[in-house]
Amino acid sequence: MTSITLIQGDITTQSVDAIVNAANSTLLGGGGVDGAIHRRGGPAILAECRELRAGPYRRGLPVGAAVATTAGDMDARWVIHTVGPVYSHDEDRSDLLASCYRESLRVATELGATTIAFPAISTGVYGWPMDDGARTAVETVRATVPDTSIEEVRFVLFDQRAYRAFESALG
Ligand code: AR6
Repeated sequence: MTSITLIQGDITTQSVDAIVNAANSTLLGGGGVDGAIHRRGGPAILAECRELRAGPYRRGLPVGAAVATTAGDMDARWVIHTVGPVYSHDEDRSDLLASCYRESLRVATELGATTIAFPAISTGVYGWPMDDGARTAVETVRATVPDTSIEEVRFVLFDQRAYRAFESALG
């Protein structure tokens, strides 16, 4: 049985095999969680991201996809970069948000990771409503983990509002 745990805090200080980054398609950094991960992990992460851009991801990482790099100076072994959808009032993009969680777990399993930490993807700069983002995250992870190598999924929520939304989604 995989355990799903919640903590309020900073994802960059987690001791897990893989930390998931809510990145953008350029893979070259940004604000929010992405900025924090690159700051804390140091230049090795950006160097690998640049190689990915020069090679297999010349056109950028598609929304809903995931790819791994080193975690640089952080405790984790890998950072799994995924690109959440920008929230839209006109179009339901939930499948793309779910895909971020599914693909990250798939990449983690390929790496042989057993512990993984997720932020609340798309709920910051990308504007996804927190309660809905939390439900999609929890439902998708619950449905996907039985097919993975993962023993612990840790949602790391930055503030109390996010923590409560995930608590309620977990039921
Ligand atoms: N640890 C855990 N959660 C965090 C941290 C942290 N250190 N910092 C912020 N959060 P966001 P997005 C929470 O904006 O919405 C970037 O510029 C934050 O409170 O980081 O997917 C990228 O480069 C929020 O709940 O990601 C992209 O351009 C959640 O993490 C764009 O933002 C996600 O917020 C991606 O936007």
